[in-house]
Amino acid sequence: IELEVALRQALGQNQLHVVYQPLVRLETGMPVGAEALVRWEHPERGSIPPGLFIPIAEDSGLISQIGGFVRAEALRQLGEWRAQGIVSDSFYMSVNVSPRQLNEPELPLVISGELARYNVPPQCVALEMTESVMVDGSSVTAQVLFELRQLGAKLLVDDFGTGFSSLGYLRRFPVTGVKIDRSFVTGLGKNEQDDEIVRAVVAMSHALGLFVIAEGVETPLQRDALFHLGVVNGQGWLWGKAVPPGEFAEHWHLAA
Ligand code: G
Ligand code: G
Ligand code: NA
Ligand code: MN
Repeated sequence: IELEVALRQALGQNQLHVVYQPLVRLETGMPVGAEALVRWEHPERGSIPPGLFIPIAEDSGLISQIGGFVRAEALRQLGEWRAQGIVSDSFYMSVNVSPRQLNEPELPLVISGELARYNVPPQCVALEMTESVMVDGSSVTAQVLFELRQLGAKLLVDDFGTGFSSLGYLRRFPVTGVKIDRSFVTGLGKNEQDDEIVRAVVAMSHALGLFVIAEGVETPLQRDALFHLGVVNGQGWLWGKAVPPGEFAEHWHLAA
């Protein structure tokens, strides 16, 4: 509860920041987009890891405001980069959305307002959600997902493969792609089972017309294994960790 109070203050006191991790084409290492990730810099305690405060934000309901802040800031930043010619026209911003946010009927309208304000086309925003959203989601959530898809936003399943074994949601919901969880990427090229799991995910995704991106790529061996398995896009420390916007623009300027 102490952290919850501090988190509430953090929002009003500009202690939350957004950092950006490149999403790249495996073949070239060139960015196709970025994932926006929140950071909390507390004036006394220093940096507090998201793994610690995101669950508290989820439980307390603060995640709506935090998630909203991150999304608005990331879309504003994308608009700026596009206007400055720092990124290509197809470069997309990937933002995490929590189950609670997807249960708010006004979300699609809020996002379409932000897209208009920052002059960002809908296909340049991707919303990352966990499998649980579609397994446990309410009818409001289903409606919100359909409206977001209708708007033209990408909808990605984050940490794909870690949640639930039921895959029926992939045809019931208007998902556009999956992010293969990093736990399946770790052993690629060394562990036969990981190769087979990724092979199956790719086959199924392509059969369903879904886009695939692999998370947590740390080594050239993993990258090459993914490439040979037919994965086109990746994210991970091999290319870069999440960095502040200035550093991102400097490093990836016109690289897209
Ligand atoms: O890379 P990182 O340490 O930032 O992320 C830790 C966890 O916090 C991940 O599960 C990530 O999805 C989550 N996370 C980071 N930023 C956000 C955000 O803006 N909203 C939500 N809901 N989760 C986030
Ligand atoms: O849950 P989500 O996929 O949104 O979380 C993103 C998390 O993954 C962040 O904590 C980010 O720092 C972390 N991450 C990004 N790239 C790598 C990587 O190459 N290796 C590992 N171990 N973690 C990564
Ligand atoms: Na994510
Ligand atoms: Mn993930």
